[in-house]
Amino acid sequence: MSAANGFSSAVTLSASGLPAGVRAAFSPNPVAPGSSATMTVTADAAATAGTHAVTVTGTAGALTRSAQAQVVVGDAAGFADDFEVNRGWVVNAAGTDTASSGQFAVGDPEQTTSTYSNQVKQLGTTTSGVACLVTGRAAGTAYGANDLDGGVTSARSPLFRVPATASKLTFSYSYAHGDNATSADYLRVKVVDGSTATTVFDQRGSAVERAGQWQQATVDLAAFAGKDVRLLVETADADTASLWEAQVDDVRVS
Ligand SMILES: [Ca+2]
Ligand SMILES: [Ca+2]
Repeated sequence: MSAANGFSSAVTLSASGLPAGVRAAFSPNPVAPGSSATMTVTADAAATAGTHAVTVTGTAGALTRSAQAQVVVGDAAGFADDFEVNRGWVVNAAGTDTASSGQFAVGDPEQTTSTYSNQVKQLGTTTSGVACLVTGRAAGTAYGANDLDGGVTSARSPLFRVPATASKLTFSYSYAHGDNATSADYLRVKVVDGSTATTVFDQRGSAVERAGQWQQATVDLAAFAGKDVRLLVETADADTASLWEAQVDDVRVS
């Protein structure tokens, strides 16, 4: 009589710790001692995303052996971020940002209102939850106290794979400025593929009072199909100093 892991008779396999909407099947089951079996994991669309610790147990009579495994539930390609927590965005990843204050941060934006134009500049609202990417989260002591100053601030997303077919980037954005702004001021989004950064969204300032307002952007990502890329969000108070605020929420690539 042979023995594998102490088993000498057919072993019945089972998995525990699977999240809701995920099933595991073993083939063959039971499996002969010393033979291999394949575990196939199937997830519903509603399965809970994330990394789950799963215990695989083999039982034969009174003998039980267990092993740990990880099951990762998530899109094989695509990206979605509501900015309710920082999911890996890095501010000033290249180390070349020039902003002296009002750098990008992920957090709950506090509303600012211009006492000059009576316009809301930094929106206290978001398009999901309570947080977004924002230049200088806190309102500060005056509406111009915590806006972007001195140059460029940037935030770089985690690496993700663009789906192979029909992919689009969507996101919510707001930018606001004073009538001291110029076309040197901007809010941009770039797709970074290796060492190549391609600007796919570009909004410029002008010499008028502009209020903050959530708007929706849609960008075709067909040129990046199947590639592993990052997004780089850049905004600048360039040239002469001006009042400038920018916010981004609900970034999705699908
Ligand atoms: Ca949000
Ligand atoms: Ca601000």
